[in-house]
Amino acid sequence: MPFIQPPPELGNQYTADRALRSYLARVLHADMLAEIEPGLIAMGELAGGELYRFQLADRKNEPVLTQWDAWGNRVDRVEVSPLWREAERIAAEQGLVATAYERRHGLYSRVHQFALAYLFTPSTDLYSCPLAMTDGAARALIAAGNQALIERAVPHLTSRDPREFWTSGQWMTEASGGSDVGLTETVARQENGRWRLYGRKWFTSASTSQMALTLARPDGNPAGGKGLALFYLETRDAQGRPNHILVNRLKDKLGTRKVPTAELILDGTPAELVAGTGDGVKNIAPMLNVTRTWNSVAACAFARRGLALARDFSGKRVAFGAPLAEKPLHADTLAGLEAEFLGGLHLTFFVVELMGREEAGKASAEQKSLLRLLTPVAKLLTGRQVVHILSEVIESFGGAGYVEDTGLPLLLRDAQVLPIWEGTTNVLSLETLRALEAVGGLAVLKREIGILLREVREPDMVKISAQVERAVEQAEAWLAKASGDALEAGARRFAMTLGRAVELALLAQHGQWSLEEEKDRRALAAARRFAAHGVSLLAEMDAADSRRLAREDQ
Ligand code: MFK
Repeated sequence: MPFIQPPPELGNQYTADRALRSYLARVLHADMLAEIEPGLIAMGELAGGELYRFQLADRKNEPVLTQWDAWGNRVDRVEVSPLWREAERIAAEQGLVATAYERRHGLYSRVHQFALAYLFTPSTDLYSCPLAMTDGAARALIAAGNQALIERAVPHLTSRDPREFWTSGQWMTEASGGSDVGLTETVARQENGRWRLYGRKWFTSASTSQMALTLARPDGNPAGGKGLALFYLETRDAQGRPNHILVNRLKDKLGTRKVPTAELILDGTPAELVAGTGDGVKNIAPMLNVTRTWNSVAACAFARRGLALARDFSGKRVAFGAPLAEKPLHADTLAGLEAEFLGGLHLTFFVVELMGREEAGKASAEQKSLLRLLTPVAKLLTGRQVVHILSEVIESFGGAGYVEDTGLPLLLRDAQVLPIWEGTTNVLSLETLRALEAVGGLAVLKREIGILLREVREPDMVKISAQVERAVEQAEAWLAKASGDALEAGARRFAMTLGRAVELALLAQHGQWSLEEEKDRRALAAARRFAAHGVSLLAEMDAADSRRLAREDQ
């Protein structure tokens, strides 16, 4: 018999996730945790068992666009893969969106919802994308206070009944501007007393949604973001026909191939204003903040999935006389990745806590400022961390990681979208600078870091606290000095330094708690390893050197 390598396996993805369980034990009251835990265990079982097997079997299925029926009618129907159909049912029934709006657990409802989403996400091939937009649409409609649209759409968006449940699109991107949304070319005209939209949306994820929020420029409005308005539209008319929307084609993408991302023509699509005839970017911002947080959660979830598989494999794969797990260099590599993942997990769920607090009306002004500042920071940092982690995870399997039917390459391809959609790393770095201006500088962050580190007593953690504080001081000094092009050029290093500082402060705080309450030293180990990777990425870079290196003609 030739040698056959046992493949990596997953168990219950909740019970096996000691980091998530330890985090939840710290932030939730014991009775609340006891109440929600059966649901988390059930989701963990599904994610590591039935859904994971379904996902592997569904690997080659992709959405299919049918533009015409047999008799020449334009139908533009998109059929999604079997896994996606099942994911939609589970998502509705398990309240992946509803949990946040039912608010059974007050300010902790977001923690509950995103713990479910974190377990569900890596086994459902980015079905979290329509869920994120659905959640974001509900939030944006509520924030806008448009009662008629709230009554029409929110009950569907937050339903637990799969027959009633709607998903929403977030149609922003146009060929002229994916990041620079102010360049949007879609126009809105009033015809016989109702708004109709004309234009081409270039990258519309989840084209199967029942509704969408989108931006268009009402006739006569000025150029730029302020001249755009936020519109609500339904994708099908009362007879189920496309509502003056043509699907040109589905995108041929590097990853997220289960997501039916389409190019659409809006050809007189009836639409309703959500909140006045201008300030579209500002009015869609509540949606962006929700979808960016889903993005951070997805980044952590993908990283965790890769590491769970790599760890299991490292116990089974024998090379040079021992399982990989016993090889010092392999163990060292996995440990470094785990520490980075844990930093991302704690930062992300810290943002989730703040979001839940704000929605429950329990956030102080400082907490609202922190939420505004850390939402882009968490998104941009976890987006980069997950790609790094999964690239290493793939490599940790050797050649097997490079072979499609192991299901492993998919992880890296899908994760590569996370630093891109919802704002690239650079766009969000600049957004961090604007957010910082909006919240009056770094004072609020410095105070919060002080609070996080207040209880830290372990000698190693005290040293780590000093490292965190030093990095934030360096960031503050850099910010005070930088201006113009230098400020813009350094924005990514600055934003990542802030993010890494908060990640390490949270790791130290959790490590201290876990040592005292759980008698567990593993969270401390994560803080130490993360600290060894370094916090500050700030550096003086020569602008002329950047030009020489980035351009051929300099
Ligand atoms: C698994 C997870 C899945 C996630 C779902 C994926 C679905 C994929 C769908 C998409 O990818 S849709 C496309 C996503 N596109 C983006 O995220 C756009 C990225 N570009 C930016 O974010 C730009 O920075 C931006 C479009 C916002 C720049 O436009 P502007 O017109 O220059 O905006 P500006 O001047 O920064 O902000 C306008 C107003 O909005 C300001 O308020 P004021 O008018 O009162 O000054 C801002 O303060 C406010 N604002 C902007 N961003 C905000 C915000 N307010 C709160 N939170 C924010 N994030």
